Amino acid sequence: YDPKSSSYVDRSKRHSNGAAKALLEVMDRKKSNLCVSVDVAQKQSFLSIIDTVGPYVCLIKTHVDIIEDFDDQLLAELKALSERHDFLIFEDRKFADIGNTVKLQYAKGVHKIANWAHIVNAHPVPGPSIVEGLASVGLPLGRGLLLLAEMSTKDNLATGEYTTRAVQMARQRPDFVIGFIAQRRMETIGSHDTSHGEDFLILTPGVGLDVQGDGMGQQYRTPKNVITDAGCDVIIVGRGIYGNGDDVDAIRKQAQRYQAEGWKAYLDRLSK
Ligand code: 6AU
Repeated sequence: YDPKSSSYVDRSKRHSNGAAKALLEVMDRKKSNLCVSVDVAQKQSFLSIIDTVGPYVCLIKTHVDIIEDFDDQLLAELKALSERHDFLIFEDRKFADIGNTVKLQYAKGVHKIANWAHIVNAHPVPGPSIVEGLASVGLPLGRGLLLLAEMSTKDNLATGEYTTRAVQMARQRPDFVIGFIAQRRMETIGSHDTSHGEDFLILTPGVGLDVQGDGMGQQYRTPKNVITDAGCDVIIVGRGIYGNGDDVDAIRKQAQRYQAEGWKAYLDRLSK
């Protein structure tokens, strides 16, 4: 079994986690493997970008702690947009603490992330206890977790043995850990027998068509590099979509462009 040569819809049937299943199904339904990362500081701009790109994405990625005028109304509107445009929500919280602390950060505080984010991510650095802490909150709600097995930045430390250990952590909790933030497929890592039908979702940031970096360590690859060549599943695109100003038509065009490029790269992979 090789997830690279299987369709998103066939793969949805291999996942028992509700968030993983729902994401693969919406990708198939909307013909989109595009996740837009909305890293802006004003609520109005945040909601306007999401309303504009919503029809073209499978997933919206948030950093709610960036928003200066955050309130509960924003969450109600985000939820309404996710229902209207049919996408899932991924809060890019990058939890990185002991089990008890991440449990509180996930469920409580101003943001109450577990109430509205279908998917969150965590750094594996604390070891398996971080997954246990998050699962105690997220599993009963049908949520899914991604581990950061690799990063997109120049000279990052998430390589080699660290990446292998992250994959081993995920294998211990297949009910809750649905995949990775990574730059390539992870099933073959750690000499695991892939004939067991292991299937991880690989969501990949550091995607851009027009520039190669941002002058602050970010490194960009194209949808073809990421989906066709590296076999990843979802392209995460932020400034490539809204980085040239607030013009709604320009943002819509970029979202359509990345959706088309990402989907073509997926079809090319399947026909290989
Ligand atoms: O397309 P950009 O560069 O404007 O935005 C990339 C987004 C940012 C980062 O916080 C995030 O992707 N990201 C992550 C994630 C998703 O966890 C990991 C990583 O290695 N690199 C990265 O850029 O919101």
